[in-house]
Amino acid sequence: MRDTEFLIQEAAKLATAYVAGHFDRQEPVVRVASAAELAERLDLQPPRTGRSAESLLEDVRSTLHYSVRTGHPGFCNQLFGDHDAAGLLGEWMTALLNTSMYTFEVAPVVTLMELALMRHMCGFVGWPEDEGEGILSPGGSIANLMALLAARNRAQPDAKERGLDPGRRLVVLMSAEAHYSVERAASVAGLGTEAVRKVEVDAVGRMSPEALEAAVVQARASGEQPFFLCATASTTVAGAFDPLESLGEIAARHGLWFHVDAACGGSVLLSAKHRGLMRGVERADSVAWNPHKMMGIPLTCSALLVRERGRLAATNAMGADYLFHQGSDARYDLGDLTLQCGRRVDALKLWLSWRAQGDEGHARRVERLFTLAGTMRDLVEAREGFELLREPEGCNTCFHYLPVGLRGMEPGPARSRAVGEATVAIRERMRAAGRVLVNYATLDGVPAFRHVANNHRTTPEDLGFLLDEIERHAATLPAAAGRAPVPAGAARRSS
Ligand code: ABU
Repeated sequence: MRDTEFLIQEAAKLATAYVAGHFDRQEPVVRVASAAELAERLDLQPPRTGRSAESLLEDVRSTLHYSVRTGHPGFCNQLFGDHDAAGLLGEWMTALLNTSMYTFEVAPVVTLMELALMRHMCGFVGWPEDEGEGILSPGGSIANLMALLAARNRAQPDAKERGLDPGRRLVVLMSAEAHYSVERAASVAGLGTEAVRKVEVDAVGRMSPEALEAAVVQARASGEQPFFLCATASTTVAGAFDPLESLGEIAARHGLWFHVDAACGGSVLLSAKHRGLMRGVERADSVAWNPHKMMGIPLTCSALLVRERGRLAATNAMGADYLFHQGSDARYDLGDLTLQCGRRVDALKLWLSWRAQGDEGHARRVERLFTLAGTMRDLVEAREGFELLREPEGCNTCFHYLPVGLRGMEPGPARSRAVGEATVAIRERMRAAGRVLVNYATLDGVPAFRHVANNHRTTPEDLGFLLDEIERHAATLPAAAGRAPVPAGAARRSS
């Protein structure tokens, strides 16, 4: 007990100091070290003889020292980021509770919290009060998989017991820029990745309803059974929102399960100003929505919401009576609604954060991210040498930087190749310097910077600093890639 008390108190001091670093622009986002260097510097071997509490705290210090500071405004590498104090509290209390979310009897309070959250989120989707249920899952990929399994079992009602009907090939439709987890779900569900039809997108990255209609008709004509339409809101790289109203109408007309992968963008539903991006979402049969993205909840926190009550249990329940007993509160057991048996408590951190922020606070956070994304877009457009690649709809900004030596090149494959190589090289230099961490992704066949406005504490100065860093590192590229002048003040915050 003395060790527990000591560790909790010391951990609170360590955590307080660590979080303070998220607010300190002099603090690096990451102290980059290779795997070999880390293995050299850290004592990673589980020991034969146990270590003291002081030694454990040293281990924690070095873990924090070499880890990526995802709550820092310089971390714009992923769709998640930020720091939410109430969420952090919930995460700690989750470990303290050390329970599993399958039955009400071992997780009474947090089960009711999860139910309340799911109802609340279904309300934002816009389903009537007597429709909709949901379950927290370990990430958007699993939420998408669970949606696909529910849809598969609706399309082929014997599938749960007898497997897939070999005479009727099930077909999935998604956009060419949808998340890879949908293809993986098709593979896991026994459909095969070739069952997935990738529908073309427009200049912004939104699925084309006309191309979708054609793909459904063609699949039918080939004797296949299209059954699952996955719309994306918003796409992982470009941040585009598929036109849900039109896609939902097509899904209804063809009897498709309409799933909206809103892992990234679902939180726009909280904002009266931006929820129009998801107009038509109320037509969905299911929605994946990750509060660990725009809402800043600690990872992982991902909801799968399904319109038809009972569909999740019909898909997943196995009648395990050793665990699920009859009783007055058995109807609150959530374990039959999911693929998992043991399941983390992800509800408490979301619930506490929602208590702390309210709908309004979370809406303000979302709106702040949109404002930052708009600023980023404008900065990219205004600065010499930068090229905005897609008109952003959400919080992602995709762009190129052309080192001076490439600016005179005619558009074409050679220029694209050189710009793509420069993007990867500049980004790698920035990563090694550790002041900011921004990702790149292939867009229209060429690597491009993908900036994500994921932290509501980021300032326009932080965004300007990121662009300064790109220019500064571009200037260090070999002459063949073109040298850009080192801009004044670019050394600010550099190590
Ligand atoms: N759903 C995973 C998204 C990964 C990323 O941050 O790009």
